[in-house]
Amino acid sequence: MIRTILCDLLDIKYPILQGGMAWVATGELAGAVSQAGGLGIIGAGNAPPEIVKNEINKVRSMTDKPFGVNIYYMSPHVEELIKLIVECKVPIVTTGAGNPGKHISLLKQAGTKVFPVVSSVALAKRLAKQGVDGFVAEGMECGGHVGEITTMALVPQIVDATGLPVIAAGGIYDGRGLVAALALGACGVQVGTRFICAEECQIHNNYKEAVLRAKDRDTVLTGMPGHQVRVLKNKLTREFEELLRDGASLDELDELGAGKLKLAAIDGDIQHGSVMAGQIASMITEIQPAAEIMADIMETAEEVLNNLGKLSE
Ligand code: TUI
Repeated sequence: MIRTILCDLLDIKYPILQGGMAWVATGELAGAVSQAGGLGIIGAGNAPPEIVKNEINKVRSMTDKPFGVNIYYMSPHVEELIKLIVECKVPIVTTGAGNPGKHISLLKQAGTKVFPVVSSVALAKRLAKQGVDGFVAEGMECGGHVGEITTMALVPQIVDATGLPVIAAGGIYDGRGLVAALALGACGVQVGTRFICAEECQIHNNYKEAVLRAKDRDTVLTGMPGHQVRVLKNKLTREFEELLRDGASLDELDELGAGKLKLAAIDGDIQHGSVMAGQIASMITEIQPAAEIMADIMETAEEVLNNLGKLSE
């Protein structure tokens, strides 16, 4: 059985975090992942604190195991969410799309472990000095808002630059990805896209089916320069490309992107909505319970490790 320092640090059985995906990672999914031995994470996205509080209560009604909340730093509710997390004593926080620096000491005082999601070395170095517990190093293979560096290149750079625990994210589907991440110096993985197709994930079925149908080249980077988002190609991405080619203003482009994740995730409009998914989408072939997904990752990882062991005399 593979155990890493992350298992002790977060008090979890498997070194697997479920990505805190906005609109996708609700309490039902996070609770199922945590109950099965990984770390479930609620994606707060742009939701107000009342909604997030409900999701926290849901997780706590399903399990007494640790879980996390992901704070999306472009949300208008960040300050209130930090208060909520402190009040509810949420064990772990991951942060994305911004710099959580000014909240670190408050969270740490409340006993919350802080794992910022980073896609560059510069931000990781700055945050390491401010006392974070570790990082989620997110490569550009991920779905959603991504940086410019691949997981393969980013993870060892964050490991070497900070010396803190690093969780690899981006392009991880099964045990091959987990073992590869460990080889790069990570102590665990964050899996997002595969958990979209978990039975417990409450997203619209059209979204899950779009992920199941996806082939290797079906994702594309779209969105504002400097704020690129990986999604499945559809009418929305083609319209966006046309606008960009025709020299549309930033306001027009912004307008096209607004509210589109909800349109796909909740309303099931996978042509006009933003179907965020990572590059491993094509490897997903079935809807499975979250527990089965984690068991598969762990079993295939053992096999890979075993086979790799035979390479050395
Ligand atoms: O946050 C993500 N991925 C996301 S958030 C999201 S919600 C959304 N909805 C509609 C349109 C766009 C997004 C979907 N996917 N990943 C974590 C992540 N954070 N990746 C990269 C970063 C990041 C970027 C810049 C973290 C910090 C940062 O710092 C800026 C600074 O202040 O230095």
